[in-house]
Amino acid sequence: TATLKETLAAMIPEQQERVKALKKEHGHKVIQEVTLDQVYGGMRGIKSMVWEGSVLDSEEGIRFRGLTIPDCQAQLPKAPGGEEPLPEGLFWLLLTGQVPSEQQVRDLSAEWAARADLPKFVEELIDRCPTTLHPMAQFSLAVTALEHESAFAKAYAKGINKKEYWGPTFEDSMDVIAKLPNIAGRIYRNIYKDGKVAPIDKSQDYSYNLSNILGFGENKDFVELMRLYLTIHTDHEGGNVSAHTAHLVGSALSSPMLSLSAALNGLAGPLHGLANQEVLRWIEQMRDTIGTGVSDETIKDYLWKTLNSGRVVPGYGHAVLRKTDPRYMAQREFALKHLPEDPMFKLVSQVYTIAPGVLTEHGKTKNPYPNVDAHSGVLLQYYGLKEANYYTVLFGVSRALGVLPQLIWDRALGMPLERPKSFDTTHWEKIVKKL
Ligand code: FAM
Repeated sequence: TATLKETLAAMIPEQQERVKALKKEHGHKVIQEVTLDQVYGGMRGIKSMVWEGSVLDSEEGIRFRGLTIPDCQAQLPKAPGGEEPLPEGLFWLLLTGQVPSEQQVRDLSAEWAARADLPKFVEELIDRCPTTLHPMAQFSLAVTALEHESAFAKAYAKGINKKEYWGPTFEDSMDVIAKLPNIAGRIYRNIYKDGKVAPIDKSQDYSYNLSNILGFGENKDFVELMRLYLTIHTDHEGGNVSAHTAHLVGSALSSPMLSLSAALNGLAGPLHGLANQEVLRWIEQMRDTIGTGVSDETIKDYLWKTLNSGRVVPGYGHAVLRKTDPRYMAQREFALKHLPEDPMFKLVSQVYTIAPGVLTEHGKTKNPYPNVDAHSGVLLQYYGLKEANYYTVLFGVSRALGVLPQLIWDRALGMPLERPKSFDTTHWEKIVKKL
């Protein structure tokens, strides 16, 4: 069967022609008008990026190459005896638009396991971080340090032809993804455990190996959770902070390592990926303040207390979504299957029935429904991974599988340096007054 690189290589010329023809025929067409509100409003809704892996519909949620999360759960290959899709399969899908065969996914698991070792100096770098340095900062530091191994940077320095950029970008992406379980696991073991890191089992899949390094390899349900978690957190089209950052930094021909670590720094913000840490803390504080098995009224009061103190309700709202996030629903279904009686899950479920009403009454957010981060922490804590400030690292491992396929395509399609136009407010005043 064809390897991932062979499959991709065969697709590139056709896609290059497709884009060339599209630009030639329609390149001059006006797509939309942009308002000053959008300029001052975080560029919300401005259609200005190409992202092949996924498209986000405000009502329906994410589709990966046209497939919904339930489609992926049905169609992507599973581990032997497993029920959840393997993130290896989603990576293949994002990169090629094709559902891989079981053998292709097994081969990809083996390839990642074979590339998993870290350079000694990166291990030492992680080991020397104070345990008080946030895990996301350690994560980004370690990924930046992998730059030392970058095939792309080395090839560029030697004068590689532009047409060949995608090859070393692919190799770097495969390498960096393969090394993430060792980086993420090492950070976890250093900060919270005994610093001992289990070796990669070359006969196992990516999620098993990550779970095992963390210390949860024996727990089949946790491993299944990781497979689902790493699948659904990968990609959420191009404009979110982490995806956009990877693309922007990559457009300067920075290596996949530098592009990914920049993306991780964005993911580490509380309005983006760090929300999963904030949610668990918020739920725990709620439980400690009001207890479990409380009335809806008590939860309502607690939500108002959060809002009236000028804070956001973490895990609720979204820049694009206007309905409950299907990534939330996938995790909720996992919980209903595996931990229906867990008091923290019950609390999360109760909040889910009340928060949309409160947020609607509050009247600020455009989307009062939960996003992906409203649920992930409660699943992890159930299995004993209780260290909330670690959670965004797992999001970051998954996000690498989403943003790097696009970077490979950016290079294959020769996407240029990204460089939008800005003005100071004086200029904007002049521009809009003339309209
Ligand atoms: N609780 C309280 N207020 C909220 C809110 C929430 N959950 N979500 C939005 N708002 C407020 C928001 O702060 C803004 O207030 P101001 O007018 O005072 O600035 C107003 O509602 C309008 O915001 P919006 O247009 O609905 O949302 P944005 O597109 O500006 O922002 C989010 C989107 C995600 C940053 C925002 O909903 C939020 O802060 N949510 C809580 C944090 C969170 O869960 N982030 C994770 C998002 C997740 F999907 C991810 O990236 N991993």
